[in-house]
Amino acid sequence: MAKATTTTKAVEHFAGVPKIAYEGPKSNNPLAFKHYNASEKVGDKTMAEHLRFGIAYWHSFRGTGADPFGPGTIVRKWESSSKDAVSVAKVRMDAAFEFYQKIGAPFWCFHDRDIAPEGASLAESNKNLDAVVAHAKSLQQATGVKLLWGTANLFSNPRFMCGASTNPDAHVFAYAAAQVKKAIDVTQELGGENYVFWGGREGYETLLNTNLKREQDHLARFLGLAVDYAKKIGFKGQFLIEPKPKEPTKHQYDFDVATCIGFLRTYGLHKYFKFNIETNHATLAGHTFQHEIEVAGSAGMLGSIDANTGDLLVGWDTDQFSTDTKELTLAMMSILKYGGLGSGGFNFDAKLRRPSTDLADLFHAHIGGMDTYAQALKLAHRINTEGKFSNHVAARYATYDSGYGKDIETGKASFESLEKLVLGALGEPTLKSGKQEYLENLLNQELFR
Ligand code: XLS
Ligand code: NI
Ligand code: NI
Repeated sequence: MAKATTTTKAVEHFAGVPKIAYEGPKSNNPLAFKHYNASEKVGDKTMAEHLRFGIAYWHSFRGTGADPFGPGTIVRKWESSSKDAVSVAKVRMDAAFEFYQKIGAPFWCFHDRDIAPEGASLAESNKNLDAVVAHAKSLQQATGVKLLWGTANLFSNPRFMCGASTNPDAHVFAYAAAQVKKAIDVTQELGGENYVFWGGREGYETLLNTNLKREQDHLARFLGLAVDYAKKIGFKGQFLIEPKPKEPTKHQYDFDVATCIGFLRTYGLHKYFKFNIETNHATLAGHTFQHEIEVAGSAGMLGSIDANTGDLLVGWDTDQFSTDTKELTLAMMSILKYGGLGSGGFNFDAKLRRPSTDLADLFHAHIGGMDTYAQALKLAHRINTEGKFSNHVAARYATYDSGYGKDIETGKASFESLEKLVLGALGEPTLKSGKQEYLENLLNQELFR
């Protein structure tokens, strides 16, 4: 039984840590921002409006540092605040909201099972969830922190070992549907601005036991049912697909943005979804972060970002905090070009390294991530405004702006008309340099000038 009130508001979980302030690039204070100045304008919006930072509950408040070779190392006091799991969940949530306020993040994100313990039945799980969601709602009201997105964990429980909506057993499909229905309900209850579908175990290990066509049909049916349900209850949040090529399964159906666009269009679902792009998932798919942003942006489907990074030398989702100014500046150049993230934001889907066991490490990690994004935003805005790269790109395609080039783009040219031109006055094209090395040097100059 969940008790109604179990939290002690007076407890300061991050005692001694003040609200993190902006002190500028010259500050030596490790608990201060060097670049992220929430109210500072970059173009026509403030940094806070551009970046809409979110904190990932699962990593920052459920992560223990456990890995396949050993148990957790990160021990938090609030985890032993009570013997009752729902009561602990509420105190943990108090700590989380204290952190959101101190770090100055306007948003948070969660999976249903991150915030409330799973019960012995779906009914009991829903009851636990309701108790904690009521608590979250009051904390949101008290602090002004908002929900960027909610989602359902359809991958941890053993029942999902062969997938959720792509499970060969219709019973598991039904269970997943019931769970997502509830997750959309609570996301709506908390005013969530988006709802995320990451594939979890929607993929396969071997084709010896897999009907790939039926599994893809089932995944599409599942997403379609979610669209129907959202319409029915008037959920206004944006649905987001989060692609990932592998891990936990060998082959995931939502491999990358391009694969998902093809999938959504095949099943007529593309109008209802945008993308939540995760840096580490992009690189696992053999792409750059900026590539995935460009593919989504050019399709008008750029939704939100899961901000993290992998390790070039390690081939899995290490979910680290990024301090790579160059990579993030390139990403921000594309994001600004496509007009920003709309209802999305930058959610730190990133975790502390196993030996980072201090409470202060959680602040250092997020300060670094927020500062690097802020610096990247400033640089990208300046670079885009000065237009050195965009002018170069525009000039490179100038032959399509008029004459026969324009006819090609507007559908007025044919193979015959083009053949006539080449056999006549046009003749052989001259070679035009791509200028890659010049542009790479220019980028370095722009970053460090
Ligand atoms: C896992 C994903 C997950 C999603 C939410 O790799 O990044 O954390 O963001 O289910
Ligand atoms: Ni993610
Ligand atoms: Ni991930």
